[in-house]
Amino acid sequence: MGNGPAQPARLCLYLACGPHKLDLTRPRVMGILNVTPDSFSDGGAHFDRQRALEHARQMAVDGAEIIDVGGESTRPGATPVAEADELRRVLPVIEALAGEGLVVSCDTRRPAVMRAAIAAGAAIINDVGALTAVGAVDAVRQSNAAVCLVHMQGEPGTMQDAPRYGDVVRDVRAFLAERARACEAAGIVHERIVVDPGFGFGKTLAHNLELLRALPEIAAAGYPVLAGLSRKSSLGTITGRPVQERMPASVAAALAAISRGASIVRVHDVRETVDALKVWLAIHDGE
Ligand code: 7PJ
Repeated sequence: MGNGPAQPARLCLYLACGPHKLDLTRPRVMGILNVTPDSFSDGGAHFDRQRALEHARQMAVDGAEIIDVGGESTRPGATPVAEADELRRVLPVIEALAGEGLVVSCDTRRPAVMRAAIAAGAAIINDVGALTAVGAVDAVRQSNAAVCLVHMQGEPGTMQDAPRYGDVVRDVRAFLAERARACEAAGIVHERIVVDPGFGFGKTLAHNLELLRALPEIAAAGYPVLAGLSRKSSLGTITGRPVQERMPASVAAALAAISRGASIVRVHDVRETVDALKVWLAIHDGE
């Protein structure tokens, strides 16, 4: 990243996240756990929570190394939720799963939620705002949690209206480099930082494809790369499939991201993705 003389990038072979050291010499799968009311049936808060926990445990059994708990939908066009509601949704789930020894990340843009999530046991803060909110860097710095810095153009409500870039790869790389530098300057060490080009966050299909092709350049900066393409609308555009029929497309996209240097893929379909990665690894290891 950056345009200066090439410094050999220091590659991290593990991610320091809370009490855990996540080995990144192998690709890892992050399972998505949405605890928004629309993501599970409307059977009441307790029912939703039990279902969420069971789903998370199944994803762990299926091979997810990280469970990403989110209480605010950042999908294009989603309406924001109140902070109190976000906290009420995610904290009990984070506490329960972290208490079972799982590596839990919290998908949030709010510093207050970050602090509470870390106190409840979250080992990773996954922020589509890349810690740009006032107080967000501090919230992470004062802990030993890792952070995933995601690139987003605009705001979830309107980001897909007319995304535009001069050079999407250059812009995303520069942004991630700047945010990683800001984190390191604040005392969040390299080993605690993951970067993510933010597929679908203010990007057209063409932008997403360009970024996916350029993933090796993004990874060359030396921070582990996380890629989230699971069930996203670009895959719907390519295949013509509705969201509930995008599993095969998502598995293909996850494999493509891993082949281009991503260390972690964020997915809904853990079991299928893990199987695909096993095949990819068996081939790769023999080379
Ligand atoms: C991403 C995310 C992503 C990271 C969402 C969705 C939208 N976090 N949270 N990367 N996407 N790090 O899953 O469709 O791509 S929410």
